Amino acid sequence: MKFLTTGESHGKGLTVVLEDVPAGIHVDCDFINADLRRRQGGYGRGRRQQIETDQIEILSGVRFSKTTGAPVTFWIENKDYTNWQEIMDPVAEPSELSEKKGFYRPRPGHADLAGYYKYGHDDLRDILERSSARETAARVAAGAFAKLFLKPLGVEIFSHMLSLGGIFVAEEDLPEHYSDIATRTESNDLCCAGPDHILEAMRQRVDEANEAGVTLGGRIEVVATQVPRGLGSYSQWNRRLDGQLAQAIMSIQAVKSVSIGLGELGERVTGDLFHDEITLEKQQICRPTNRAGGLEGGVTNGEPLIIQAVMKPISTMRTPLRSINLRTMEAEKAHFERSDVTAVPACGVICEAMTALILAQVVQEKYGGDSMDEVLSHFRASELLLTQRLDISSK
Ligand code: EPS
Repeated sequence: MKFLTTGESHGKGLTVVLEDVPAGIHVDCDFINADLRRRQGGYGRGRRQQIETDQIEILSGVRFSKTTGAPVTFWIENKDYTNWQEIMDPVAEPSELSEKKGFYRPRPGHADLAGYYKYGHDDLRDILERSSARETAARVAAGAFAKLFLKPLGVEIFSHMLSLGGIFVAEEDLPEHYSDIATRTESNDLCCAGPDHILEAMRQRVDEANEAGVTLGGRIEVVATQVPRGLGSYSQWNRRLDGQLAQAIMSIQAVKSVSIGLGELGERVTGDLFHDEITLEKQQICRPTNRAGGLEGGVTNGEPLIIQAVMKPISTMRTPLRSINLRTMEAEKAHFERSDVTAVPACGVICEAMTALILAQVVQEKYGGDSMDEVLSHFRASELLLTQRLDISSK
């Protein structure tokens, strides 16, 4: 399952085209739209989200709620386009207003200056429009679709926020079971499973940052459970699933670091505290810990996948940093239009989407299948084979 997104932040809308899609996936639009709604939420979001009500319209590849095997296209309208029509018109001549809305003072940390070096646009709006995180709405639609593909195999994916603006959730403050973390996360506007006093401190931090005209970053964790064993491969560098996940998640706007399992802790602890022993319990292979985060040698080992990502503070700030006006080459403050104080809670939903899309790809690579029935029967046959191979009575 491959996908491409198109669209600009203030253009008519976004599309996502998915190809290599098996026939027979049940397309639940409410499920996809619920993920789009989750992405729009979170304490610290800006005014843009009050304008948009992201929803998919299916343009191709689906009939009577089932995929046909043809490429699938979703359309998400940008409601804000009505306010930007003259500025973003694909064919009209530039107008006084579009000139006025042009900008020339690159924001440090945004794609503006690097994009200018690359494409040579005079008006940096041509860079902003596509590099904007608005594009992640299309990714979330694609990712929710990938979740629907993975669901019949038992795979579930959720995320939660671990830190925001330097306020951290302690590991011992998290509920013990994943299901409780997921439930608690759904119950608040920070997508965080931490205790109430931490959530309150985070909201206060957002309010202070808003007051000061600055932005906040943070850390999120994605968990995928019931992931089949043996996805990915160590046999070639680009088939390692940890590398594929890292690339996919690092490609999310403003994500600056990705780790798997204990990840960065590897520089501090000894091997005996970093790896997971292999034991036998009730004649079944067991891993008493999951420090590896479900991946060994770039291949899934049947434990939950655990990925963390750090999102930097958003680079568009009401209190801007120093910059240069590229028209006059004079020192000026960077451009500011409108911004979120933070989008870390939303980033979790986007990380889930990218995880689902990569998992869908490796599931297809392992099991093949042109229809959902074929995918599932190959999956079950593979699981059965593994169970037989591990059966103690056959040794
Ligand atoms: C973004 C700037 C803001 C964000 C946007 C990403 O948009 P606007 O300039 O319209 O206020 O809200 O994110 C979204 C629109 C979204 O849906 O996530 C940027 O420049 O990256």
